[in-house]
Amino acid sequence: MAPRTLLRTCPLCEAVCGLAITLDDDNRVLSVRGDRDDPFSKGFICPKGASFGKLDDDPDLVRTPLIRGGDGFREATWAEAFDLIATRFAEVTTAHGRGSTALYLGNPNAHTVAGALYLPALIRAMGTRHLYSASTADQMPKQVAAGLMFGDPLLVPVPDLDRTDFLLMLGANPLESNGSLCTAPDFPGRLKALKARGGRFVVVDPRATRTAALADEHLFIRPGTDALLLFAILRTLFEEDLVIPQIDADGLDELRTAASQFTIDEVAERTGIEADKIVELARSIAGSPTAAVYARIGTCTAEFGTLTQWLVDAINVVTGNIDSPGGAMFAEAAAGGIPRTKPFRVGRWRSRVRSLPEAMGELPVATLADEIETPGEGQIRALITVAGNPVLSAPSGDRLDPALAGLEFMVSVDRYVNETTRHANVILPPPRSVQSPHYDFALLQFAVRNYARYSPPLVPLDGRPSESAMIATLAAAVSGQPHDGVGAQSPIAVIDELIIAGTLHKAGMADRRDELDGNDTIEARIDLMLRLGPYGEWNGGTLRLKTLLDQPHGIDLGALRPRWPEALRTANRRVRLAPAELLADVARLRASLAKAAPDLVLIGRRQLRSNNSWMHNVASLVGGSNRCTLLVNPADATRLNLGEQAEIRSAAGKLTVAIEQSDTIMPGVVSLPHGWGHAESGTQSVALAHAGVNANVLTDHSVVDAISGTAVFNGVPVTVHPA
Ligand SMILES: Nc1nc2c(c(=O)[nH]1)N[C@H]1C(S)=C(S)[C@@H](COP(=O)(O)OP(=O)(O)OC[C@H]3O[C@@H](n4cnc5c(=O)[nH]c(N)nc54)[C@H](O)[C@@H]3O)O[C@H]1N2
Ligand SMILES: Nc1nc2c(c(=O)[nH]1)N[C@H]1C(S)=C(S)[C@@H](COP(=O)(O)OP(=O)(O)OC[C@H]3O[C@@H](n4cnc5c(=O)[nH]c(N)nc54)[C@H](O)[C@@H]3O)O[C@H]1N2
Ligand code: SF4
Ligand SMILES: [Mo]
Repeated sequence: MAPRTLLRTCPLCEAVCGLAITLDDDNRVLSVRGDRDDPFSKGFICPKGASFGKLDDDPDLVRTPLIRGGDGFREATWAEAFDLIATRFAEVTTAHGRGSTALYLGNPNAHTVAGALYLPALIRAMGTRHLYSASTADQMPKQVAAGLMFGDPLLVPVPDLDRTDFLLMLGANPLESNGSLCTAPDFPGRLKALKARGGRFVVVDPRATRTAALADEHLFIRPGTDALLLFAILRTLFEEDLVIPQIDADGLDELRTAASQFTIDEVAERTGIEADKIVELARSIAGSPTAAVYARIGTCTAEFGTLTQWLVDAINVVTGNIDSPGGAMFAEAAAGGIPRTKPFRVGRWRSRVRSLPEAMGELPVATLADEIETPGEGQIRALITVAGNPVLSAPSGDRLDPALAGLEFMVSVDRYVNETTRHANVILPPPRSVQSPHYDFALLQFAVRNYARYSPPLVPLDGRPSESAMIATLAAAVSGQPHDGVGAQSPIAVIDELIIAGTLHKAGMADRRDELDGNDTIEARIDLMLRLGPYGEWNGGTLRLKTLLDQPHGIDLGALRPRWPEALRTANRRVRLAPAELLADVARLRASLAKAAPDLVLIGRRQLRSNNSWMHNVASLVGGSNRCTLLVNPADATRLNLGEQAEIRSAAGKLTVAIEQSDTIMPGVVSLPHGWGHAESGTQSVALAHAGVNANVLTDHSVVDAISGTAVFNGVPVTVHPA
């Protein structure tokens, strides 16, 4: 058989690029290029996508279940692994109740069918409030703000990149990250096109990033002060009568009153952005034919993260730039958008040790170590991690390391033995990506065009369970259900048939199960979701699984369309511009102005050839610009007498770091990337040779965004001394 080229969506970041993957007779990946016929990504590919084959072929990947014994791991069969999990979970829950078990879900779950379709079953099976994920180290402020303003935390608007005339971007660097909560393959190309058609874009960032270099204008901002800037913009909009007259929203007066507490001069002083500039930004947003404000991770994982995300969309709303072309809009995905029936609330329960708020059913990862360490009813004794590495990704991550070591039992579903999974009693490895089906249930909810693409598994499973089957079996094992059936009796088929029957029943189509296509029950579920979705054959449209199987490059479903008021989920279908939960935090922001600004603060950064903690084991992706260094402005380096190495300290910890001087970073700010600090007892040989340090030794679990409980990674006060 000659090499063959097959198509699949890239699962490595939020840009969902189409890949054309060439495989040899043994199903090894020979080469990867961008799929030129994908109507959304049009052949775009980045260095990570191009390294898809190297990641797939990494000799350090875990390929069979591992069980930890005396001095390391031994290979085990799947039956042995699941039996052990069932037995040990039964022991822990019998002795201490279900509330002593916990689940941590990492970032790659947003990129897998297994994460989207089977984690809900695992969460239910665990029956615990100890649910943690990377969301509270990431976008939770955005979801909470959207939930409170629009009634649904999934109604997160994206900038209409391809049509906007003016884009204000805060705390995002899509030229390295390829975009986040804004699914836009070839984000760089879309920004260039914006400029080419006469539009403008302005970047607000404490670092002159590659994105800032492409922008028409870059404004340095002191970390953690974005909410102040946005309030000053709002104040200007109100004072200069730039707010549109007709707004279908409640709370305009309360919003005006809140903004009036922040004077432009005070804000200029604290943010470092001149008063004239602030006024000009407000006028540009209001005066452009269309405009969109977009803010991402640098403004989410910050002390006032949720306030900031609120104000971003408040500006979009009051200037008439929401839910309309060229403004901030809402995608309408072909599958996976389940409209809420109950209005959104935050803080429905609180964490045991620190009384931090629940958000979207989750507790803040910033308190995971507390909940493991602190004795009493509800103390975590058994933990499952799926696709996560909290030792490197959670604040005060170094505290989690000994905490995980002290658990009674731990299971990790992961590709590698790493800083987190080395503590597991059982590691369950997912199959290769080319063996998994792919559909972007989550990311297409945040796309800048409506689009759908399904990729079936390219290569058969060769005896390993799919990641979906693995999670379904895990759900059965931890809840004392049979976990070893085959065919229609297997846990995954049982879950799928239940969900299919329930969904059909609700739709009044109980007798139509036989009409669903699909090689297995996973595909049948996807077919059902597509058929009942907004473009679906059973909902007045034409879309079904077969449509996507026939068009493996994906299909374009058009530019974003206005969706209000139908899509709004507030009780009265109007926007809430000033939810009480958000107004309640304004006093804390106000009070921050009275405190002295720290002399030096730490922020993070992302690197193009990396992905959080897990792509440092491919030689072509590490080294060069992808190194773990502390960026320091030369003026600070001189002032602080810094040489090649320095000691950096925060309230949480200290590290010795390599210094890289650069005038791209604002004076008074230093930047360290996260995801480094690879540990000896992991098995990633290449990553170990480029170990770096764990930035989350410095970030402080005790400081969180008050409303959402999200970790604070940006604006951490630090001191730096010569080492
Ligand atoms: N200081 C600081 N800390 C941060 C951030 C920051 O900016 N600064 N960013 C935060 C953000 S935005 C995020 S999203 C989190 C990420 O936090 P985590 O999700 O906890 O960390 P990752 O490094 O993404 O770990 C992903 C894990 O999934 C495994 N994996 C990869 N592919 C698969 C798969 O297909 N299936 C399974 N089962 N496992 C897989 C990898 O081996 C790795 O162990 O980190 C956060 N931490
Ligand atoms: N290559 C690569 N791509 C990735 C990832 C990766 O690790 N590597 N991670 C993926 C993940 S999980 C996510 S969530 C996305 C994130 O995607 P982005 O949000 O684009 O993340 P970053 O590239 O970290 O950009 C954040 C920017 O915020 C700036 N910043 C820091 N503090 C502040 C502040 O207080 N105010 C303002 N205005 N700016 C601030 C930083 O200098 C930085 O330039 O990227 C995803 N894509
Ligand atoms: S930009 Fe993201 S989705 Fe596209 S090839 Fe790179 S890693 Fe894959
Ligand atoms: Mo993230």
